[in-house]
Amino acid sequence: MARTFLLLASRYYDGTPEGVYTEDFPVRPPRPYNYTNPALIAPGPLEEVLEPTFKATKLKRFKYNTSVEIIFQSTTLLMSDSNPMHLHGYDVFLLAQGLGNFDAKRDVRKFNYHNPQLRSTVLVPRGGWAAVRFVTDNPGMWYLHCHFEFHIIMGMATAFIVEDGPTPETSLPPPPPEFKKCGAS
Ligand SMILES: [Cu+2]
Repeated sequence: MARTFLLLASRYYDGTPEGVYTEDFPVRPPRPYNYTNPALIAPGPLEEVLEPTFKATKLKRFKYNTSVEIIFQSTTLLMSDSNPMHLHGYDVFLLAQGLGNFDAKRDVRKFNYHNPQLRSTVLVPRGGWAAVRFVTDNPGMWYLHCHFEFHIIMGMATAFIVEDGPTPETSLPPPPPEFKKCGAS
């Protein structure tokens, strides 16, 4: 994510996202590949094809009270580390973690629906995946990011927009009058 979070929140509240962010964060990887291929660890032709990317600030919008499932998939590109992923505004249920590529047919059976841990931060294992769920019952704009600062700079971050619910209690109050505006002194 190329923009600062304050700028995003400010533009969201003002309803002027144009030129700052879009809401088309993909729901599936736009370029599927064998994410945990050991051959990607070393620089080489295979890795060179996948490494180039582009700068964008793509967010994801949800209606209030939506059940959301996220599969965090690690990659061996750039000799990836384990990634502690953290979503502001929510705790998430950790349904399962595993090594290799997530395979829905095989791995959904491992999901713990009985007594999953409620977590603030989820460690996505190096070369593996983690599956989480949460319900969008807290309206606003919420930062989703890796907790390694350098990874945020690399782009391992986005934000979720959660729309207001049907009542004042489930709606976001307007920003306070002293709320700093980007560009204002
Ligand atoms: Cu990370």
